[in-house]
Amino acid sequence: MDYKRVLTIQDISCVGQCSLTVALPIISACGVETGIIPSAILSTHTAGFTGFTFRDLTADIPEIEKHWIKENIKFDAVYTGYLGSTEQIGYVKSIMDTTGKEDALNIVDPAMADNGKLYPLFNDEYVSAMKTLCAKADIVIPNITEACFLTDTEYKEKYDESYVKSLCDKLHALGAATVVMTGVGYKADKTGVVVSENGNAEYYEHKKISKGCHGTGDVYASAFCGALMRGKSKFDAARIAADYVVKCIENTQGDESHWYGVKFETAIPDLIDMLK
Ligand code: PXL
Repeated sequence: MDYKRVLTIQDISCVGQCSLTVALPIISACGVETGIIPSAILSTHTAGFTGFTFRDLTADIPEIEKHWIKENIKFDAVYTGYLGSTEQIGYVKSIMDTTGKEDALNIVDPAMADNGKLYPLFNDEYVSAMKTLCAKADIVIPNITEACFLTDTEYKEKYDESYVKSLCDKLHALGAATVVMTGVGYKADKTGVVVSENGNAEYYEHKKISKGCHGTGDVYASAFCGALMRGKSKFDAARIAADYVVKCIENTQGDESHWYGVKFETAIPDLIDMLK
């Protein structure tokens, strides 16, 4: 079996089922080796918990990079998520250059916003830096809100295909070769994902269960990376990741105490089946 090695850079939220605590198990479950760089350590994620701790690990990154260069450690893909600081984005761009194999894919989930708003710790400066990271990306995986911030477009709750096409076109103009846009829905009970590249866009529509479950963007991007590294096409990886997220939400629905994330672990056997 083809064996791939991915580097993922995102925070460790010690509790909350997001970022590295979902990326590592999901990509590993796909049969893909997963190296990590924690961008920051938080006691919980920032979406609903209050009083969380936050330790920025920006200063560690150039040291890790130096060591990996010495050891000639290389990856088939570098996949980034929630980052710890604006300054860190510069280091992440350097790591893509120094630790990616010659044909490595740079996959950027600009995890910074949802439902029309930036997450609590981010500002305009971070958005500007994230634009430069997306410019280096082979694949970007934004939701509609993130696409709006990255392209200085007004956020809309209701939109049509031409609005989504213009967001994709602007992201391509920024430098992103492929856009995988999540949470794109044109009907009340439906949502879906658009895969846009080389002047072509394909849409996979699926059922919408509930509005805005925490961490599903990270679950989605991780499953997408895992499936892509297992040799699936971008569209098939986008479809598999969407079906997996739907299953995760279904397995969580009805448990009011589980408001902070999805029970992604319970659907890992389904994800493995989808990869067969
Ligand atoms: O799921 C995205 C995410 C990742 N990491 C942290 C977050 C969030 C969303 O709010 O707060 C720390």
